[in-house]
Amino acid sequence: PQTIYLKDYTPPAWLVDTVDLDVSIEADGTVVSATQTLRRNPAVADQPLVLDGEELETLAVSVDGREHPYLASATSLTLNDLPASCTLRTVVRIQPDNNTRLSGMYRSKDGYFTQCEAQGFRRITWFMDRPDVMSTYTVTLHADRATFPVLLANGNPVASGDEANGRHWATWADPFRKPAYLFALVAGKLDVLRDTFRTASGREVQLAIYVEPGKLDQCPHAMAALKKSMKWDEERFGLECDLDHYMIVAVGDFNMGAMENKGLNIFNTKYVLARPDVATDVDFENIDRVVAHEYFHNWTGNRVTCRDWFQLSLKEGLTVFRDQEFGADLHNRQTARIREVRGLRAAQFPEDAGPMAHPIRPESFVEINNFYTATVYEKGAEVIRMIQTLIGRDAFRAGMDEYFRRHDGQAVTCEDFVAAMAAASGFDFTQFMRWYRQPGTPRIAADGFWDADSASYTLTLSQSNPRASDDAPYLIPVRVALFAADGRLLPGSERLLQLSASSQSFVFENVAEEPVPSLLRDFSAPVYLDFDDTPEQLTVLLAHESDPFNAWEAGQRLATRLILAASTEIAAGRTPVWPASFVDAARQLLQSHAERGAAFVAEALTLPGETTLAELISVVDPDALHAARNSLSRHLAEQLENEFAGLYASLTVSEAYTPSSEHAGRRALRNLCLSYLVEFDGEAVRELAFKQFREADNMTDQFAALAALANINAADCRQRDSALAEFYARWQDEALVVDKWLQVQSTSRRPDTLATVKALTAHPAFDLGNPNKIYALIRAFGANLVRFNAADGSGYAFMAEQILALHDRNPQVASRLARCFDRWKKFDAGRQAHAQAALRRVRDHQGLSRDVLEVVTRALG
Ligand code: B3K
Ligand code: ZN
Repeated sequence: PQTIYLKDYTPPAWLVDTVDLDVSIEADGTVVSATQTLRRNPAVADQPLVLDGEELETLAVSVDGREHPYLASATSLTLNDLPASCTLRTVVRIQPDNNTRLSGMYRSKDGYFTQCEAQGFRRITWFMDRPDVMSTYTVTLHADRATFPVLLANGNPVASGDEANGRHWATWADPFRKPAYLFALVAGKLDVLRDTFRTASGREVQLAIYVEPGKLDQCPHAMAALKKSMKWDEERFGLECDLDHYMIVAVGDFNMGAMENKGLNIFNTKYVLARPDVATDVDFENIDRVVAHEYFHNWTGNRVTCRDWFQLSLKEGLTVFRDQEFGADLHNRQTARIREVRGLRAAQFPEDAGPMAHPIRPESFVEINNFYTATVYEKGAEVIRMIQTLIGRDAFRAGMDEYFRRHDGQAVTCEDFVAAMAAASGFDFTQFMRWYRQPGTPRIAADGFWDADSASYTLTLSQSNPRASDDAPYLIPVRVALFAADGRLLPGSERLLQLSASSQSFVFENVAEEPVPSLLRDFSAPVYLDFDDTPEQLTVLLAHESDPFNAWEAGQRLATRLILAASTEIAAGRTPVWPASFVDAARQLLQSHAERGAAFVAEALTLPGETTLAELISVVDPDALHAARNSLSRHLAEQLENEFAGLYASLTVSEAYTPSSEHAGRRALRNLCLSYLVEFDGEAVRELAFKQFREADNMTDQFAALAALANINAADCRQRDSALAEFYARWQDEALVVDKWLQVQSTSRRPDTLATVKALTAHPAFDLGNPNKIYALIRAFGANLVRFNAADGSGYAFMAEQILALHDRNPQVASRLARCFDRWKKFDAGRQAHAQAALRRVRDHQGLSRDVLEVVTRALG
């Protein structure tokens, strides 16, 4: 397959001013007539018109009303000898009922839906399917009225009516120029929740959420989230909704989370539907974030879009940063930041160290869909956050204003964004651009020296990034503060350092005692920090650091060292010993939940995950690592049994369920206590968990109890079996809850998990046509470090089979499964041999999809 390079970018030879689509949904397929008004791009030398297409049956082609010769291949349509401006009409038939890739137009249970980003529009009609071709669209849909009563497209409803044979039609016009990837249409039988929003300037926007019939009672949270996002974007960034109609449509079959099509967002049901008995606190918060994310794209992505797909982080990194900030303002800023970093370390750091590592702006790709990654999204958001950290919040806002002033209505590059920030702030970002160009997670090594005579403290920071193509230094914002041994913040010691050299020293004056340095506060840069802080210093920070992120981080560093050391002990056949100081620190945290917040304490007592820990080891023994982490959990459970039991009893939320951060925090801590208590696995705790499972009036508590039971290792556990059976029996008609049921089994630490997962692939609840089911059962299993990486290679062989079963049917989802192999080289020779064999089996498969081929080739390379 062909590799596409950023350096080869050239502007389009033709521009498309208007697109008129007539889409007729019929029994033997959907007929799409497209009329485009074209003109040569004056900035580019004359070239023939080359349009993209995929799986199109071409019925007619005409130019200015007359037949015109054309050259058609499977993926392109070429027209020569065109006048400088002309009207092109093409008629094609497509088969959305057979479209299993869920890219382009496809059938799902309640109707027809589309997904065009990145290159799905070419599966609907012949078009220059690239984001720098922006046009205004008018769309007319025709379909059977009884089966598809709802007909939607981007923009405003213009007219509608009935036609022969029980059919009807509707025309929509989108007044804003947009790239084809933001096109959408929906035809289906759907219920709708309506509302309105009055913008700051007084315009009324009609809001609508369309869902599967019968699900209206699961929409109000998403609607509230939409209105909060609209208000927040006005207040924080002065950005008003430009539309008269803003619609969200939820569909159960969707490759990813949601899509920001102009005025007609299409969402995975997972990020719309919620009711206290079916959705957890985390689900509610995710819905807030995703609804906001897609809404925020209306400015960052739609009004200003990407010149080419290499610039994806221009819209995604920025929009993730915006949804993070929204989430932090709406819920709990401290724990929001902690969770962002936890996610970054669990997914992005491994990606950046593995075969798919790429800069936030990649320089080449085979299949663009493989680059909707944690790097482009989450590391991209960290890069935007660093810009704000370096220039300050006000200058950042001024930079955003400048960006829209310069580029509204344009398709631009990451440089354009940074240039607007530079213009507004006067800051020189030349060196900073390295963050856009290099893959890999930089490391900062820190060394501190306190000089009693001069009462000064010298902090020396050195940076490196072995994955980068050269060793030029990054510009890295490093927030620091110094603390006294008794936990006092040393006055005047809070600083934002700009590390710009390979090694640099920073001097703090008037430091009368040996300080405890707190580095990278609020995680001011996405880097690894190597610093030999002592357990005593970390304990001081855990108890006293006023930056909640670094207080949490101190606890994580303590736990990390203990678990990694224990893992070595266990691998050598010895029993780990745990210091009393760690237990004491944990006890203090539990006792301080009222002052520090239950949500924070729950985060602080959640041990670092196995995937994150594995990145810190050169040859991973997953069994030893797993045993070490469990052993520390178990030790805490034993030592703090009274505390856990006491808090479990006292933290109940007696008020009616709301997903507020205060209540969610209490539930999180209480359920964490339960998960520690279950480490004992006696009849009493089994009963305790089972009672919670049965009596819970909300999914958060019910699911937490189920997860605790599902993790019990004993071969026979009556309560576990009953809970799993009852849960399925009760929720089998709620697809999203069934996903939870699958996932709680595929992520279980039980030794028989692979056998369970295999059996579940044959369960009626599982469906290879539904991405959510695959993610819940198969991909989640791939993230189960100890079970996926079983020494006998059984996990790898299973995954290879699943990839091959899926690659043709849905390459995008299959390719995501292939990413489970990213870290195969971190394990011992025996495991590597099994993984390599599995990867080769996939790679050598005849007719393997391009998406999967790119991932496995890089993995094997
Ligand atoms: N922009 C879409 C992602 C499209 C993925 C295409 N493979 C969702 C989002 O980031 O908002
Ligand atoms: Zn996005």
